[in-house]
Amino acid sequence: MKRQPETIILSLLLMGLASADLLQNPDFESPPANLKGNSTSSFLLLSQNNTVPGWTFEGTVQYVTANQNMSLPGNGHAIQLCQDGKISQTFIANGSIVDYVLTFTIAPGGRNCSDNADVVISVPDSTRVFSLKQQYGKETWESYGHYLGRWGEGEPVNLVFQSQTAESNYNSTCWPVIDSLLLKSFGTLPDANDNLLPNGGFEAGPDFLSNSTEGILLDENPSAVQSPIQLWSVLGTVKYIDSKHFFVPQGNAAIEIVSGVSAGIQTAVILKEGSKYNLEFTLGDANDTCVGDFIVGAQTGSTTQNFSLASSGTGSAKKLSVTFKAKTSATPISFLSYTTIQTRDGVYCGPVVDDVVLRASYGLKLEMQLKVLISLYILVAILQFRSIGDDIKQLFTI
Ligand SMILES: [Ca+2]
Repeated sequence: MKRQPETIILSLLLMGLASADLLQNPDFESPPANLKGNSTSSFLLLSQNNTVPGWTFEGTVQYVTANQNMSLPGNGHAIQLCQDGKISQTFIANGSIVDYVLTFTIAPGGRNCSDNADVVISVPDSTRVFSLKQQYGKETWESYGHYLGRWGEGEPVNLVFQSQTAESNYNSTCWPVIDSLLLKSFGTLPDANDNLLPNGGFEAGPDFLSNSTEGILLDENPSAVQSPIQLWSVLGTVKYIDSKHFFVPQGNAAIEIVSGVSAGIQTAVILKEGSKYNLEFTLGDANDTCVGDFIVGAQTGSTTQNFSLASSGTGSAKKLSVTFKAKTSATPISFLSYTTIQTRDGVYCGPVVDDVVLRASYGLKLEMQLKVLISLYILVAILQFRSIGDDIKQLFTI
């Protein structure tokens, strides 16, 4: 279907809009009616007469108030999904067809658990399970980015969170706490000047929590199209980092590859077979005390070239580039880490990749310019030949 100009303009306007107002009570700060201001208990069991505004629930669900035993990223209120616990809310998609990406936070619902139950997030046509990893940050809670789906104007989307555990002994299970939901919608990505890679600076991704120093974890995601980081697939686990709390080489966001060997990001572009291209990118460290020798493989098609950076963990960056010839038209471009590193605090960390720019190489530009010059020369020669021909004709006519 051909897009109307106004649709394109609208899409561009919609690109990366925060859609916080689509969800009611997304941070659970509006409490149930029966919450007493001076309540000493940090857990309040929800009932049919005592629900959280904006949300419906099933099973055992508790309203949580943060205290010294329960740390949360927001203003201190959240929801715990206990046995068979489920909460849901239907939002209405607004605007032309747009992609929706969710940021959310999971916290362990207790201490000394033999098992942290998982969180299952469902929307129409998609379900995904999230587990606490507890190795990629200093806090006990973790924020995640998740691609929800693509819906058109007026479509109702039922967003469901529920707990899940394989454990049969519920006494040793810690039920997950969820908090700080942010919904972001994306329209069409604008063309990035002469960069052949859209979103090469990773600016189009999940929304950041303004008060979180932890970044956002992105789990393995084989699809580049249905991805929280637009047009990049994720291998292993990476951390989406913001310039407010980390060192980011360009713009507001970058990718830190945190889960070690073979983790990274990948995209694919259609290139001219046999032509030369230049891939530029920035390799750095996030200023998160990640000390070590980073090795990153930059894959262009079937070729991989390794690059290294000695990181002192204080925020450094260097621009690198690789020139390659496209052997096939569909060309994968990826950045994979070859090292597994932890900070002194035991937090897994790694290299930062940002500002990826792919251009036709100078050689190709020169080749194209040369072709244009040759064509012009031939044209001039033809014109001159015709002109001589005319002169000869005129000579014989006389
Ligand atoms: Ca960036």
